[in-house]
Amino acid sequence: MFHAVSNGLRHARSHARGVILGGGALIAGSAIAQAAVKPVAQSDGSSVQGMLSEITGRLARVEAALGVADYETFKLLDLIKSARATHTDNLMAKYFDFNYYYSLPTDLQKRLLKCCQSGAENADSGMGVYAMNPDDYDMFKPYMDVVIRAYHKIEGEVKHVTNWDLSTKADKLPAGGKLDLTKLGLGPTSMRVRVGRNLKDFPLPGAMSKEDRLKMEQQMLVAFKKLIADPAYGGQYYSLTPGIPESISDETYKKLVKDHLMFKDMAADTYLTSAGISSAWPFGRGCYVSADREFIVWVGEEDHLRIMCMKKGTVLNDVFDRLKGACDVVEKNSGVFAHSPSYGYVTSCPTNLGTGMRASLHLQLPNLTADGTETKAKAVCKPLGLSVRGAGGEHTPIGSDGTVDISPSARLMIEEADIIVALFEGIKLLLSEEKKAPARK
Ligand code: CIR
Repeated sequence: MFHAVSNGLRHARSHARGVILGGGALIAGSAIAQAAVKPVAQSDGSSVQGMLSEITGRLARVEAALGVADYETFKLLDLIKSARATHTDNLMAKYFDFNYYYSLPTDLQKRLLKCCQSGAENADSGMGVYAMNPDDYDMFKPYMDVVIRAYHKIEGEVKHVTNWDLSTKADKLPAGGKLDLTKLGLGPTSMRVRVGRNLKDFPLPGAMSKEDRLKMEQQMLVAFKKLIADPAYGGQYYSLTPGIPESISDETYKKLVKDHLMFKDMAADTYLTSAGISSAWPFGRGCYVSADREFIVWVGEEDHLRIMCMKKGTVLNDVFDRLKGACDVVEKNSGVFAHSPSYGYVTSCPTNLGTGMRASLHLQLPNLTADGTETKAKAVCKPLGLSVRGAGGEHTPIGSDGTVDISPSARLMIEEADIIVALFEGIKLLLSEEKKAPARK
């Protein structure tokens, strides 16, 4: 059965960090002078860009020496340069535009650098950016847009359209509008849909104070009380905040984590910690769990809210529709979700922008995984726009029976309704590839 915990790429790579913190140490003492004359690697290799970057770097050092730029700023800029040279996959560093940065007033320079801090301090980041305020993506659009388009592989203007209405996809749906997995030959299947959401009236988690966190949790309780009173949901809110009526014991928290209903202390995640997202733990953290345990809302993880619906069943519409209904209850009672005219729902991490949605199901692919790895399944899934994970989430091994977790890869510039259709259509094609593959012995 599905569990709620499904954290991203980020948990697997903290080991490489020391290298970069070592690189950052270059700024100490006489190494500053060496760093100042070192040529800077440029993504386009152009010498004019290189010279400009060199000049801006030197200017930063002069400013630092004169005491008009602070040490923290200087250190972060230096780390970004090191990361760019050593980790070409780090999108934050790859596209950091020093000319754009220096064109901003000082307060905005600081704001932008805060968004880049995680990727600067963790050079092995694949993304490296976390927004700190709901309007950061639009405020820093000249830079953010480049990073977002690179990650989401979007050419041209990003203009996300939000649309949950499956009836607008009638031409792509089977007669009756139901995405029924039994029609694909599947029995009861673990299905899960989650979205990341943030309330527009609060800073994003990386910039939240303890007071912000406490206030937001209280605001969320208004929606949770509505859900608890509704027989379709019922259940309970479990808070990690000490001293409130909803507070739980450490023992209960551990049990919720063990049951995969609640997230772990994020302090172990260096990417989130560098971004400030793990700060003030455990204040303002908690989770709402419905009576049937098939609907969960995390409060205070990477996004203000991770709202998820899971079920072992055969009709994809069931989890999709329930999630939409519950999102509406939350938004009506606890505050409007942050939404950008270009980027759709605003999430801390640019990788989740747009729908913030991940819709997945567990599928047995014994033939495509006959060698015990997901390599072949991944190769088949990629052109179908599907991602493959182990059934326990990202970076978990595939089941011995060949069970994998399949989801459409796109989050941005795709409508919510299209994600669900893409999952159904993708599974159909994948199952026919599974049939064609040599049978597992
Ligand atoms: C990175 O840049 O690699 C980390 N900040 C994680 C990026 C993937 N996003 C995620 O897990 N939400």
